[in-house]
Amino acid sequence: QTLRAIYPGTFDPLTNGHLDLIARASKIVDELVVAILRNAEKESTLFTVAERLEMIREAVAPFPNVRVETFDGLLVDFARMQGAKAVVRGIRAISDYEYEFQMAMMNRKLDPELETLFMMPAEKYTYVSSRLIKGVFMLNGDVSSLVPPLVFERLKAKKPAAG
Ligand code: COD
Repeated sequence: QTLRAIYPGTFDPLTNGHLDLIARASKIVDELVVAILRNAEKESTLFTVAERLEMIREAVAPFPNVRVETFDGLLVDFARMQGAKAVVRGIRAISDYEYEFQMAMMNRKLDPELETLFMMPAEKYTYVSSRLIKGVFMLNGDVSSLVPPLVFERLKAKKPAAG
């Protein structure tokens, strides 16, 4: 039986932490579906859904069992539609735990059959978040080693011209 899992998120933008998790998860599941939330609960995103879809598709091209989709509505409904038995989420630090725990329990309430699997990234990415990447980059900090090269190029294109 095929084990298909969903890795859902906002991915605004995809970081090396996300990619590290995708690489790890793709080794244990048969098929991994990276799912970008379309109606972002997070107010406004820097990248459009189309831009994120394109960037992530390019970044996961080396992984033959990973595909990228977008979704709307409840994650449990999308997972059921995809025939996925599990959701993969990343835990970086204790601070991630409360939010992730609540989401996992709510998703279990909504669909008792769907399991949430937690994975930890490489230590060097434990402090990396999309929010910090955007903040530091916009203030001219060097984030080139924390995001895939293609994301770094897209970030540069987003920056308002100086002066
Ligand atoms: N290392 C490892 N993991 C990381 C790193 C890193 N450096 N950075 C982020 N992660 C993990 C996050 O912990 C998360 O697990 C995942 O990667 C994605 O991160 P984000 O920030 O892009 O994703 P979120 O938290 O914005 O995603 C939220 C969802 C889209 C999953 C959620 O809002 C959702 O399911 N919405 C649909 C509506 C729904 O079903 N609601 C009820 C949920 S209970």
